[in-house]
Amino acid sequence: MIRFITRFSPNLAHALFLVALGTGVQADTSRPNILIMVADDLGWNDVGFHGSSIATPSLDRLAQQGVEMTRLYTNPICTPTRAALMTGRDPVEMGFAHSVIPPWSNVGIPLDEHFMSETFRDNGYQTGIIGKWHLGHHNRAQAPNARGFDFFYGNLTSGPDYYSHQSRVGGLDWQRNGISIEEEGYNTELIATAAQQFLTNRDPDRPFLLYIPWNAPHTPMQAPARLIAKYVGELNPQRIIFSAMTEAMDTALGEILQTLEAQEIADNTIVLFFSDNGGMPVVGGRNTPLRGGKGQTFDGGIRVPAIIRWPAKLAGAQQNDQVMNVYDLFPTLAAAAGIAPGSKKTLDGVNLLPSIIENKRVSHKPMFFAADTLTPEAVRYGVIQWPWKLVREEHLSADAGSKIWEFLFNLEQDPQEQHDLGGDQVEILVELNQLLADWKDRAPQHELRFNNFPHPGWAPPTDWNNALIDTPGIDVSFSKDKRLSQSLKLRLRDKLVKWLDDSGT
Ligand SMILES: [Ca+2]
Repeated sequence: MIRFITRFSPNLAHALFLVALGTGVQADTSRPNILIMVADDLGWNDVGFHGSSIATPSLDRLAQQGVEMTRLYTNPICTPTRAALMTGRDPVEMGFAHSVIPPWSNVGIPLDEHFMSETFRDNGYQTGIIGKWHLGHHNRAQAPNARGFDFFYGNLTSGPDYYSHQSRVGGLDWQRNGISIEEEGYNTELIATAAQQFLTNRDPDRPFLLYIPWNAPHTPMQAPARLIAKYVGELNPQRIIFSAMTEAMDTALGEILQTLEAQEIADNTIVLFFSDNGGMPVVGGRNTPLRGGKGQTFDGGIRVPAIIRWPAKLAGAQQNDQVMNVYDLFPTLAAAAGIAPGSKKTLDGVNLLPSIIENKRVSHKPMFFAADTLTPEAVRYGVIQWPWKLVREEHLSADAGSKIWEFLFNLEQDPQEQHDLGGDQVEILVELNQLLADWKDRAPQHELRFNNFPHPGWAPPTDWNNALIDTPGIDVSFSKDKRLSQSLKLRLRDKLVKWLDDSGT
């Protein structure tokens, strides 16, 4: 305990001590530790166990030792996936179904949502997040230390520079527990070092929940030179750096798993790995043979590499084709730990642990997907009511008016989404469209839609951590978010395409 608390500020250490006293927590090593690692924009074909050209020996070994979950669905972009993971709920009712939180937005996940970190902390777990947050960077009440994480090391916004730790629009975005830090090093390697320290310095008498949302292999495209040199034979220059970034993440991940071994806790630690959305081909990601990628609702954007390993309870070298959503993970992990989610709101997710352990499929409620980030000319929707899938794209054109594209696929028979059955299965098409309409109605009036550019006069802070405002008790989820009009969106489209080409998002 002493080694553990010396890494916190006195206030946090005191708070932790009070929590321990208040809950009467006794030494408890029977409950599983939980280690969640989430890659950022890693595609289906970017892992060795899917035949990738990228070397990912640590992930391949993890897949061999664990269960590959072949039908885990996420959202097509960062923020909605992370919101669903943390809360066990579809992000639509929070107002976060369509968009990531751009740097110039001051919204965050509403304060009346309950996070998995709070449930685990309240049940005696040590909780830590090491890496990218992307669930609110304006209000301190929406930052990790206020949302159930005892320990936070990393960045609040998305896609910071891997070496300078500046956000992609400028301003330092690197901190430890609310204290800004300037340090040298490559983002992915710093995350691994911090995770190893968390594991070795933890209180061995209590279980832990450690959440590691890697920034890799998200833009900006930066990797150590020695790794870039390994992939120079790739024809696609973007793929060279993307591969090096992914291998760096795999190496770092392997080091963390080694630490579990060294600490002799691997057997009763649940390791969960997946990507937050599909790969982005324009920066080197690959989703083949799946169709589409990040920002789209074809499976390449939402069906991701995923592994769960738990040697104490799960036989290795298995594949599990249970249809599941990222929002199922919170109740599933809570069940594995023998605790109940502390959420007051109804979860969308369900406990799928029996299906994983027994490798037996159960039916899944309809799942919904949306994104307007990356594609201002179109809003993209998806509905899966297994085995049927609706892909609906609402395209906006200043010249030709709006167009709606619809596709209906049978995923069981056509996982690559090549055969549109909408013309033959009209009743199913109508049914899934009705489900989608009902789902859209669950969104709040002022839900977040993507703003491609900041409003005039906006500038990034010089330090994102120090710019957090303290408004305890006040939910600023949507109070000041400014939207661009649709006509302005269209006029800015060409500029956006160029910006995406230059930097990605
Ligand atoms: Ca992402």
